[in-house]
Amino acid sequence: PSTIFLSDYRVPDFLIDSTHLQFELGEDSTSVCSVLAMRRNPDAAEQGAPLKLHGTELELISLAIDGRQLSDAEWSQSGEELIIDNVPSSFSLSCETRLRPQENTSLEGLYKSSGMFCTQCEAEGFRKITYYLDRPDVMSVFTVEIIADKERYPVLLSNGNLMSSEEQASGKSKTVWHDPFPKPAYLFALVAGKLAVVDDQFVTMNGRCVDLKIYVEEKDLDKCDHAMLSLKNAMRWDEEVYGREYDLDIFNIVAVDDFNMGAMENKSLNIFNTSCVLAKPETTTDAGFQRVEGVVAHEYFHNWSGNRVTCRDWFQLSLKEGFTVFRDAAFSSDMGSPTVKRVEDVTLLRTAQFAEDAGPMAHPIRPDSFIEISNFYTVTIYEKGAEVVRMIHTLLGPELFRKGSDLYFDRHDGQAVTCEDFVLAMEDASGIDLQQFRNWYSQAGTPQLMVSGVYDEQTKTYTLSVKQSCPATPGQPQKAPYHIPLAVALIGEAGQLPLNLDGVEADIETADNTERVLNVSLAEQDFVFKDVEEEPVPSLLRGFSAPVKLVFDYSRAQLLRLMRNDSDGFCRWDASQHLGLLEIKSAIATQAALLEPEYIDVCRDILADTSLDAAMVALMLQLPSEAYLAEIIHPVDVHGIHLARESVRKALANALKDELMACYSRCQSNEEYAATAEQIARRSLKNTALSFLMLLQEDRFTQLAVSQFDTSSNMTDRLAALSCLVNSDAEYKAEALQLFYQQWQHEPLVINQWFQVQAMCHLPGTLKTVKELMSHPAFDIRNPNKVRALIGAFCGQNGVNFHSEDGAAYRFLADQVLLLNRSNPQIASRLLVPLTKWRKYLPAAQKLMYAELERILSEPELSSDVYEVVSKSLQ
Ligand code: B3K
Ligand code: ZN
Repeated sequence: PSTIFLSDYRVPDFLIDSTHLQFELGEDSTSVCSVLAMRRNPDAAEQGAPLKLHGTELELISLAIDGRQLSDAEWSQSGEELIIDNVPSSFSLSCETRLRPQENTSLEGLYKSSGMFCTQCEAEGFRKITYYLDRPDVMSVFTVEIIADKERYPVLLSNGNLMSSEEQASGKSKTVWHDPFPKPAYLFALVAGKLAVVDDQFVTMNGRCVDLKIYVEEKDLDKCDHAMLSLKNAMRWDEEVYGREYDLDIFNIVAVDDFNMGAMENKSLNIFNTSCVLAKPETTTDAGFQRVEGVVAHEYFHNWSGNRVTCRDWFQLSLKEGFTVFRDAAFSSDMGSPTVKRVEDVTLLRTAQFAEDAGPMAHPIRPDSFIEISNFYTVTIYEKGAEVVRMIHTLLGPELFRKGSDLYFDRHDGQAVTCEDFVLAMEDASGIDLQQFRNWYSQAGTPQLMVSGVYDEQTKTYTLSVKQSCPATPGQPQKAPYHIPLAVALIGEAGQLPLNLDGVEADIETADNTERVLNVSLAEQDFVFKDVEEEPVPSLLRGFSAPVKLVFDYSRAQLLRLMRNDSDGFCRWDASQHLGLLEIKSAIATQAALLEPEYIDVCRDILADTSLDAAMVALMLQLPSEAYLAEIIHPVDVHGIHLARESVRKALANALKDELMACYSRCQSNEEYAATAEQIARRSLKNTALSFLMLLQEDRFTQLAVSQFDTSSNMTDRLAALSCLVNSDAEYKAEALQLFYQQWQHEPLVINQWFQVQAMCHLPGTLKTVKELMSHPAFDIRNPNKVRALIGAFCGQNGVNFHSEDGAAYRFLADQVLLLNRSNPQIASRLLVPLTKWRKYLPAAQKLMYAELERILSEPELSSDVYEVVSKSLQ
C-alpha cells in the first residue's frame, strides 16, 4: 500500500456537472448504470490529461462516451484506476457495473443489512458502486432511479426530493430522486427495504415546512421519540445559535443494524447505526439517550458544516468533523448540564486522545499523509479538532466567533474548502491574528504547560511562570511554540480575587475581572498579577481552555481549597481527580490504602452537600480511571495500578459507608423515567454510591444490588446493578445474567449491553467467558456493534484481563484482527488499537504485544487499513 501526501494535492482534471444513476436491485446481483456529464476543469494544470476514474471490486459491463461503446483498446486499468486516454473537452460518460451487495461484508459501498439495501460512501466507498471521480472536491447534481421488487423493498430512498414513484410490470417499483444541491460522492446514499416510519414536521425560521421521517424496522417504532425530539431541538438550536436553516422539504433518518460507525450525514438521508437512534427507557441507558441526542444533532449540523461547505480533500477532515463536534458539544451542553458535558469530553480527550497523540499513530488534526483514510477518523481529528475550534471561540469571544462562522458559511457555500479557509474567515471577521495559532493544525502531540507561581508579600504581586513544550511525534522531532489560551483565576481564602495584570493588553478580559484568558505564546513566559492581597491558589486552565497537559505542583491543601471552593466546575472536579491521584500513588508506593483524613473529609462533605449537582458529586467521587492513570504513570504497571485504585476505592467506601448509604436512599425515586439532566444526575450518583458499597462485600449491599436489578424498570439502574453483581462474588449473578438474557433476547441493542457487561468484568476468567460468548447464538462477528460490545470492550476497556501476564488476550486479539482483516478491514484496524500502545507497558508485556503485532504483519494479505496501523506501530 502506498502513502498519499497533502503536498501532492492537485485540482481535479475533470468536473462532473451532473450524475444520473440507475440502480436495479436484485437478489443475486445489482446493476448500476451511470450517466455522467463531464468536462475538463478549466483550472486544471494539464488540459490534455487522460481521464482517470476511481473504482474498486467492480465488474465492468459496459463503457461509452457520447453514446459510443469504447473498445478494449481505448481504456485500461491500473490499481484502483480506470484510465481513458482520449476524451473530448466535454462529454457524456455512460457506464454499467455489476455489484454483489449480499457478499459485501466490509459495510462500505452498497451492502445488505437485515434484509435491506443501504450504502456507506464516506470516505471512499462510492468507488465500490461505480467508476467515478471519488474525491470530495468534485461536486455534482445527482438524480437517482431505484428499481426493486416492491414486496421486498417497498421503501426506496435516496438524497433530495422524490420526483416520481411508479409501479412497474413484473412486481417491481421504481422511484426517482433528485438532489438540487451539488455534492461530492461521499454524501450519496441509497436505502431500499421493508421499513416502518415515524413522521413529524418542523417549521423553519423562514416558514419552510420540513417533513421529518425516521425509518426503522416495525418492531422499533416505539423507540424513535427521543431521536425525533432531538432532531427538532437541533434544528431550532442551529437557527438560534448559528443562524443556519434547513434547506430542503424533507429530512430522512434510516436506522440500520450493521454499521461501521455511529451515523452518516448523507444529504437529507442520514443513515444511522441503530445504537445511535433507537431509545426507550426500558432498553436504553441514560448514556444511550445522550448518545442519541448528540449523534442526531451532530449529523444534522453537518448539513451546513460538512455538506453545504465541504472538504477539499481528506486531509481537511477535521474542518467538518472538529467543527461539527464543537457544535454538537455546545448543543448537548445547552440541553443538559454544561459542566458534566465538559468533564465527559475532557475525560475522553485526556484518555483516548492523549494516548493517540503519544503513540505511533500520532497525527496533527490536519495530517500530512496517510495510507488509508479510514484510519484517520480518530479522536484527534474529531475531539482534538473540536478543542481547536473551541480555542478559537475562546480567543474571539462568542460574538466575533459568530461573525466568523457567518463569514465562513457565506463565503464558501457550495464549495469544497480547507482548514486554512476556516481560520482565515475567523481572522477576517474578527481582526484577531491567528498566525501562530495555526501550529495547532500542523503539529501533532500534546503540549505540556509547566506552571509555577510565586507570591511576593512585600510587593503584593503573584507571578505565574509558564513554560511550554511538546514531545516529538513520528516525523516531527521539533515543535514550534503554540498559541495557548490559558484561562486563570486566583482563589483566596474567601473566593476569587480581582485580577490586575501587568501589561494588560496581552490578555483577554472576561466580564467580572476575576477570570482572565492569558495568551501563552512563548516557550517561557511570566504573567505578573498586581495588588494581590493574600497568597492565592491559582485556578488554572479553567474550563479546560486548551488541550494540554498542565503541570503545577499543587499541595494537598491547595487542591482541597480548589475542590471545595473553585467556582469553575471543571477545575473543581479536576482538583478532586488530582487528590485521588495522590491517594492512588501513595497506595502504589506503600502497597496499602491509608487515606489522608482530609481527603475523606472533603469526600464526606461533598456527598452530604445537597446543593451540589448530583452528577458532579458522582464525578468528583469517582477516582481517576485506569485509562487516565495509564497516561500519567509510566511505565504502566496495569495490575499494580488496578490493585492500588481498587484498594483506595474500598478504603473510601469503608470510611463513608453510612454517608454512601444515605446518599443511595436519598437518590431513590419512583417517578416516571425521563432523560432529563436532573434525573440522570440522580441516577448517576445513586449508582456510584452502589458501586462503592458493593466493594465492601456485605450481604446487605449485595441485597441492594439484587433488589435494584429485580425491581427497576429503566435500563440505567438495571444495568448498573447487573454490572455490580457481575463484578462481585454474589451467587445471584449467574441467575441475573440468565434472566436478563431471557427478557431481552429479541432486542439486539440490549443483548450488546449484556455482552459488554460480561466483557468488562475485571474478575479472573473473563477471557474464557468472552471466548464462550463468541459462540453464543446471539453473537455475530459480521455485526460491528457486537464485535465492539464483546471483543472491543474486553480489549479496550478491561485492562487487567487484557494484560493478563501470559499474553493470552494479546493472542486472542491478534486472532480476531486477522479474521476481521478479510471480512471488515475498518473494524479490524479499529480493534487493533490497544496492541499499538505496547511501548507504554512493562518490558514483559511489551515483548508479548510486539510479538503479536509482528505476527499480524507477517500475514500475506493484509488490508491497507490493518497494514498501516500495524506497520506504523512497529516502527
Ligand atoms: N462522517 C461520518 C463518518 C464516516 C466514517 C467513514 N469511515 C460520521 C460523522 O462524523 O458524522
Ligand atoms: Zn461528523
